[in-house]
Amino acid sequence: MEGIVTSIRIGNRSEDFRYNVIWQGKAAQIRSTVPLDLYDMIEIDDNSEMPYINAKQPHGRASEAECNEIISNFSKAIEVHRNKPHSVGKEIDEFILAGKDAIESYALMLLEAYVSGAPIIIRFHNDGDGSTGAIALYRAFNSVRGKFFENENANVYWTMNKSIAYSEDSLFVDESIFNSYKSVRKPLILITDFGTTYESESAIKKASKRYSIIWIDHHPIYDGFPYAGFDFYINPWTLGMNSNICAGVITASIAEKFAPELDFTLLKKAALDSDHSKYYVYAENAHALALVLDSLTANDRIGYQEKRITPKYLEATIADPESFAHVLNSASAQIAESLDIGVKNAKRHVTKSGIAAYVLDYKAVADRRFEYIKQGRYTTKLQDKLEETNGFRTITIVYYKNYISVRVNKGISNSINLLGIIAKLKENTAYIQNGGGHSEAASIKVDYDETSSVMHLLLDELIAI
Ligand SMILES: [Mn+2]
Repeated sequence: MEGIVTSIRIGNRSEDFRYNVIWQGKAAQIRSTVPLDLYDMIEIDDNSEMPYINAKQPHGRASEAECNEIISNFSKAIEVHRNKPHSVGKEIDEFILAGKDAIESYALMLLEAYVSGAPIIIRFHNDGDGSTGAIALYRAFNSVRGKFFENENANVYWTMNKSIAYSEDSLFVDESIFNSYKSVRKPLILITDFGTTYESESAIKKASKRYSIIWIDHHPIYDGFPYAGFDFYINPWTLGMNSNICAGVITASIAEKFAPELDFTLLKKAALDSDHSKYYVYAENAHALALVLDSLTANDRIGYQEKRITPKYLEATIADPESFAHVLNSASAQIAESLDIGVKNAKRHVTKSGIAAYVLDYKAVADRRFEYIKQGRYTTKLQDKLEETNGFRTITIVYYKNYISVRVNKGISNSINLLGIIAKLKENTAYIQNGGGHSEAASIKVDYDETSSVMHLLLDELIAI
């Protein structure tokens, strides 16, 4: 069979080079003893062992049109456009319908980049929602590989993103990977569950000129965010919906477009659970999965081995009943114990209009050095816990070192104007380094010695409401 070289991973020595070769309905990553170039046509011996080692000179070059046709035959083979999504509720279905064109074109872009061996970098947020999307893509790629590849596809890179920005540093790292490739399709960056922040703007603009981008987010869009100029951006807010449509659900919906034989229902439910979506209907298995993924992604390295967190690792852990149970039990115990400390130690204040405002010095929890429990996520869980006894008229403030985390119930967030209060504090004191979030969850970074004084100023503002 005749194959076309569609990507080259450049190595230090010629024998380290890897060529992605495609022919009718098949792809492989091979080595070659003679140097090859993109679009070169080489003979693939059907009986050869993979990774096939080529020793013959190419016998011609394919045209771009011929190459494109072979690539698009892959997508035809798996009917990207036809399959219906596995439903996790009416509202989600409505979103998938509204975003249908984008979802299908992203699925096609991903599939074509994958089979043609273009380098792909997947950056996922470090929580349950972000990681469900990454796992869905990981499974979908594996399924495509099983159908079309004679051997591995080593051109997908996974990065768990601990910040909420796609920064210049992120672009620098991604670029250094892309620089060791030549490919007929552009290198592709996929971002899921983060990035809608001012700090991402310059890197995204630069990246979009050089690479393909698929950017999936569901965080609120701030004034002046230039999303209209990004045709690679999908966010329910731009379609008249909101954050209750989670990024993991959108990402899984893209993945199932090119791997229709896979069922991501449980992953989607776990994404909704993890992000407190109002479209989530409680299910024990989804809740357990969300908790386990949230716990596994809380730290960016694995134990003493200091390994990076990848979907492969997450998948292996959730697939093994013993590991799954271990993580689940440990996370549940840490939550129970830390919430117990919080409920006992939080000081209750009542605002002018009768809202309960709880304040916790996080030191009591931090001193226990829980592996999973971190201040931001903890504040959300404590707010949920306090709402159980107080109802929706509840605010939670947790402060420690130079951070203050605040949570406000959805039902009262409009009357609080949390971001307005933070902006006012910023104006009135010199101690706030930065602060932000949205009307129900925000954090403030303060000069180290002034945390308690800023916390009191914040409390005064809230008590006056
Ligand atoms: Mn999310």
